[in-house]
Amino acid sequence: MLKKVAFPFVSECTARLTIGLAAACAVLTLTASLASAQTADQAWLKYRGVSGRWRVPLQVEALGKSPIETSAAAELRHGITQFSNASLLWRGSALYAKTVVGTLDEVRRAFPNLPIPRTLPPEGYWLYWSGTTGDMNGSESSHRLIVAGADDRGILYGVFAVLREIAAGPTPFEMHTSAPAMPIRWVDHWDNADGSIERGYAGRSLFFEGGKVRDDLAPVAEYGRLLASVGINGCNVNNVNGSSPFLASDMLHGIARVADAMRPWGVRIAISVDIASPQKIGGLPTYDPLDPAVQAWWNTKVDEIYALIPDFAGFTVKADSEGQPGPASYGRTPADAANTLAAALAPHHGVVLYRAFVYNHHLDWTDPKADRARAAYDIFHPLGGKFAPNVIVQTKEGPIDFQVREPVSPLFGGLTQTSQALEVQITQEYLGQQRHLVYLAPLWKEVLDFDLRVDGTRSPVQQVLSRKNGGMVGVSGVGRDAWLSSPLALANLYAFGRLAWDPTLAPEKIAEEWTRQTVSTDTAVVQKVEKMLMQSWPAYEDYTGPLGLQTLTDITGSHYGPGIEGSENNGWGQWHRADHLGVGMDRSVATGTGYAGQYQPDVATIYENAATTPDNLLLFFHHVPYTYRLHDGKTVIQYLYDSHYAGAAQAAQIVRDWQSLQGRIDPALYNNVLPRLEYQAGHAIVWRDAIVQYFLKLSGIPDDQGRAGTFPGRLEAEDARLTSYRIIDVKPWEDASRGKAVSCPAAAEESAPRSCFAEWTYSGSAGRYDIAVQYFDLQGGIAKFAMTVNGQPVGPDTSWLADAQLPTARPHGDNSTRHIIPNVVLKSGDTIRIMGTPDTNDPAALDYIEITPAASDSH
Ligand code: GCW
Repeated sequence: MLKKVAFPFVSECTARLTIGLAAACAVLTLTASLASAQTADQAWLKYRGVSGRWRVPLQVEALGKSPIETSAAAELRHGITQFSNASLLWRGSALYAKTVVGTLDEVRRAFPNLPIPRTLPPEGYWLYWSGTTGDMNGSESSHRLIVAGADDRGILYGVFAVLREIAAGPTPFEMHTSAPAMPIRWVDHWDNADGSIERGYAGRSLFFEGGKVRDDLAPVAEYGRLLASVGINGCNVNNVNGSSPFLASDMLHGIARVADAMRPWGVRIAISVDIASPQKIGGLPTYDPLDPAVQAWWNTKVDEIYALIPDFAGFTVKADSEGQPGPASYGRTPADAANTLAAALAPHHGVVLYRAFVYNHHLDWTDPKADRARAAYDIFHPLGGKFAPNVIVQTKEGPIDFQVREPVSPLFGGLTQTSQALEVQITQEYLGQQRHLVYLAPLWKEVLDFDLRVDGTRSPVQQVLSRKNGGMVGVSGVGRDAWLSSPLALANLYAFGRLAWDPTLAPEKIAEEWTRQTVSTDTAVVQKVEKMLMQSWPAYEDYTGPLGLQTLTDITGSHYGPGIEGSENNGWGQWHRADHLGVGMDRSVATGTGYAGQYQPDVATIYENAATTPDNLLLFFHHVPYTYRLHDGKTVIQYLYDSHYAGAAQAAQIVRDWQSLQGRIDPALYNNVLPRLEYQAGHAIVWRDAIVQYFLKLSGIPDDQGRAGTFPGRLEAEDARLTSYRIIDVKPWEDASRGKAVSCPAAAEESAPRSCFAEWTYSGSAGRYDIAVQYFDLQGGIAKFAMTVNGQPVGPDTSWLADAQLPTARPHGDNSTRHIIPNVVLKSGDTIRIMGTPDTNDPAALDYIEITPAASDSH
């Protein structure tokens, strides 16, 4: 939380360096960039491009010697040197001015006369300018910028606040105190010992490879810098699934090296543990948490860990969930299991984060009362008051599983005596897997602001998290591929840390801050990027799962492209119960599963009735006919059509917004992001068409705008004159236009042709057109495509490779991809031909081509 005090810090960057200082700065910069190929400056710690308004004394003095304080001082030196451009000279006697960093006690001893706050909350900081704030040309040597921390971490966070304010400007720096709203601010990794990452879409693990900790941990230290820069103080390094190998002694020695790499950045290490470890790796006949031998085993193991990692943060537990063993095997409760671990950790000040993600995935789909959403509250609410003080119940934001929209979990309002942590996902599992731009701060902010109305009084989720040991945990997905693969996705890691520090921050403000540090400080650019970020989650919701339907993907597969029935008719309970008359889950108390009744009465009353339920959650709580009218009078079915067209249009607009930045931002960044956004716009059309044609067929109700089921300019592959291509049924049918596509027998087959051909005769009016080719880019081969008109290639983009990394090896919505050939001149009677050349397991499958007036003509 930020408390401003009136002490404006007017500044100006006219740094004057002595030769010696300049050389030292250059060395420091070089060392930082040589140390690791994956560096924090590839994310937001770029320290460049500030306008000349900042005056931060270039000499940095650390009053103490602790490792964290030392790295804080080095970071500040590095940052302000970079900002000052190193070639500019610091004017006059301002050379004598200093930036001083230290703990509150150190600062008090060194400067007894300053108005130093008596105390600061843990990890908080105080920024203060001593001396005149005006002209720096005086001979005074007393000018000082003071960065005082409540403790070592506080210094570090204060230093990063100074650097952020300089980088993110443009408002003049202000003196202030600030402290984190909640003590737990962790990232969780779902990294496996073999180096893979569950639900990670940004390369392999930073920590592990081949069953052990990697030799080169330089990227881990850089990651620590990034985390510290946004106030994250904990990192759980391994997957909650299959975690027993991580308690083996060899592995713990490796993890101690990870802890060493992160320690200078104030990030404490935690690990996920398998509750069956005493049996699996300890050789005991049982893992019953109440068995004294089991308890003794945990105590010994925990002592071993602390001997290696004295500041070890604690354990995360996934138990009795999705096949992981748990206390239920012995008739014990989560509190029994959590408290056994907590007792072992308590003497060392460690904590247990026990996940509330406990549910039965063998539910009976035919039972109208069965409801996965109920599970967490049903299991954990009765345990209120039974958890040890160092146990924190960690709950995903909604009752299902990181969907594009869910109601806030009622458990946050139902465990008043226990510390709670909110688990969110930074890695975009159901939200586009780093291929779609989805800025998540607005989603998280809605959760943090949600008023649980505990005992009928105002109680936003952020207040619950600020209680005792509470906090926020972000499932990271960070890997070796540029941290989060997509440059714009890094705004999510940034925003996670900023919100955990200060949940009152506005997502727009965080987007702006991040953009200024990462993309540009040019106001017009900042506004455009902020707009793109802010519109991305609503757009994604519109084209993947509006009205509380959740992400309409194959929930037993990749969790990526459209797969509407994938969530129905199985035991996993992510149902939306669509039939030909209506859609939605009845979760009311009166006629449904009773889930709505798990909320505090003020909230339960709202969700109990369709009429008072917000439209964006209607189908989560109620089953209604397609003709049911929303609050603005529109029918549910019409909303489903409209939102999908609007969402896909918005995805296309985001491409144009980015294109408008060409020449105004770093070309490498521009060129990196553009194809991602173009891909997204194409995939948004796949989503749109799948859901629209599915509900059109199921409901039989036409779109009153006449769009559903009609595709102007579209020529289906199955209607083309085909040479060697075979017509196939795509599964699920809605993932291909009219359910069908064509596929070329794979080249691996002896008798397979080298290429297949699909040919259409154009019959429209003459003009310039963009031709979109919709094809399936499968794993397991790099097929080739080429287009000709009357036997001639029509521009540089007319042949391309299907070399994207997309999920799954069969043609469907996960890998349906669009290639656009712009500005093709066509007249009636022209022959358009696509040649597909399969490769290994990629049969160059093709869905359709779509001919639309050239976009460049509309500008
Ligand atoms: O979202 C689901 C994921 C699983 C994950 C699980 C969980 C780690 O699909 O991959 O397992 O949630 O949160 O435990």
